[in-house]
Amino acid sequence: MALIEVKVPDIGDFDEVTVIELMVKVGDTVKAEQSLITVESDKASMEIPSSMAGVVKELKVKLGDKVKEGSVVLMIEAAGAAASAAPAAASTPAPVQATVPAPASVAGPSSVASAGPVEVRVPDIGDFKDVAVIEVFVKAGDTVKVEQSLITVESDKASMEIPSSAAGVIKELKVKLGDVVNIGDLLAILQGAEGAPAVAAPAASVAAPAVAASSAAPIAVASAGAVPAHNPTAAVGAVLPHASPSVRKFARELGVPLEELKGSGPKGRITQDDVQSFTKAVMSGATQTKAQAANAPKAAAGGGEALGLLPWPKVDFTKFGAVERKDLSRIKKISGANLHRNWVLIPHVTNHDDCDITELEAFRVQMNKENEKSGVKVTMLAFMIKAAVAALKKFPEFNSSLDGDQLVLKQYFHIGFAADTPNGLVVPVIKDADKKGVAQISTEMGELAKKARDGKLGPADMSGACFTISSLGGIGGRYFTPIINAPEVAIMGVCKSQIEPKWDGKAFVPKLMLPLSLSWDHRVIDGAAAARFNAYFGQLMTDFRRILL
Ligand code: CAO
Repeated sequence: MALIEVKVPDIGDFDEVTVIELMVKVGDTVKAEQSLITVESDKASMEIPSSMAGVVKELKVKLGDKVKEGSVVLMIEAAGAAASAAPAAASTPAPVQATVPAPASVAGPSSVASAGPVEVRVPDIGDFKDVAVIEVFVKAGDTVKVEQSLITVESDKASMEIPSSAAGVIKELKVKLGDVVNIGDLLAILQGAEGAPAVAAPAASVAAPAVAASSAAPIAVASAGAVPAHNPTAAVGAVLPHASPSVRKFARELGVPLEELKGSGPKGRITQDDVQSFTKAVMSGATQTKAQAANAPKAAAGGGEALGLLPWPKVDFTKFGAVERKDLSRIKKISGANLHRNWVLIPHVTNHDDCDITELEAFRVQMNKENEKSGVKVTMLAFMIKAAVAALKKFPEFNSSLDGDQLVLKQYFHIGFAADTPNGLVVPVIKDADKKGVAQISTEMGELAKKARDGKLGPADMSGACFTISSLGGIGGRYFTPIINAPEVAIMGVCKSQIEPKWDGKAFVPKLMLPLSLSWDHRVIDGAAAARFNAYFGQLMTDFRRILL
């Protein structure tokens, strides 16, 4: 069957535009009018549709290529069409996107200076009808230049910026985000700036006729070629998301805030893949939208609405007795929001175990006696940090973080430890614990714990942990279920060691048993691995010489 060329149709004033997206690949079956590529100028983007249905046999363009009217986009094998009929269609691509709108003031700014109000209207934007306002670059009170972009409108296939037909100060803005506009609609009323060129009549703003013949096809083209270069970000003071109309639509359908994404495409353009990865990251809990982050404290404070649950019960406690109200400390507010997020988003499982630390405790006590004069007190927690490093080395998935569909495996060993302070819980971090001895770790822990109690820990002291140990050993308890400190994937909880009778094969002997509670993220770790991790950790604590193996 003969192959047919699909070419870039008449795209009006577009001269050379860059291919920024390939929406099909060889082997794909496409329908007539299906978008094949997206092209972009500095002012607009548009999707180029196929002039016929068929199977893509060869792509003639690649990302970054410059194309213009007549450039061959791809070779297609027409679907079901008689081979003899097809070539004719090929050489004259369907004029599906032929209309080029006139930019607001293509007619050239009138040189008449006007101090009176000037109406700025939507110019002839070709086949665009009922297009949505998706960006508003200006606000009342702004001074705008001729040709400065005021808004962006978007159809399902293209987006374009609508420039001002006059210079002046915006007295009234007549559109807002989400409005639907058509040719001739009033956008703004300007007070003509002194000496600035202004266009007096609305008619002037639509003076330039559409250049190319419009087709019956519903897809329009933006005004790129005709609009002088202008930096829209200067008008709004913020970087606008850079994405094709179909990606914008896709993001809107998923509720993805494009302005929070980093584009991986050329010039930072946001691609469909970026939107998908962001969605996955949000769903997996690896990231949050700004709205979610703003809701987190509300949720932490019991706002069940944020999770689609019943609102938190509001009770007038004074009905039952005297009460006193106290503000939560800053640390409690922050840690509460974090703990809540981690508890809700991470599928936690906790394995409990015990290990025999009889000999290690005897050794520790002996060391501390010997070092009484030097003042360095070796703590059990410092031994646990060394054991954790060894276990992380043996089970690397415990030293990882989830990032969307990927696991980030760390090759460094920074261990956090929960510290109780009068203002709440904080987690200072011992950096590079693999390179430090037990005595040095004990000293650093002492310093960090003091800084924590004095409220002097800085962000650097509390960041970068791979794994956390939460020890309640000095206080009491048997077991508990520690909450994983995201984005870590596991946490070791430790309670108070106790002498217990253990059968040695001949008799019960007293052993000092340390209770361990390992919480782990079931998306990353399996129960068997967690049991092995605990067992290995316990073996090291029982016979610390194993750490040298
Ligand atoms: N079993 C029995 N006794 C233990 C023990 C254990 N597992 N761990 C420590 N101890 C004893 C020590 O021997 C020491 O006793 P002496 O004063 O008689 O020597 C005492 O408890 C204090 O221990 P330490 O000085 O070694 O301190 P530590 O390393 O246990 O703890 C720190 C330091 C900062 C972790 C601790 O002060 C702390 O804040 N713990 C609370 C952490 C927490 O709140 N976790 C819960 C998080 S989830 O909400």
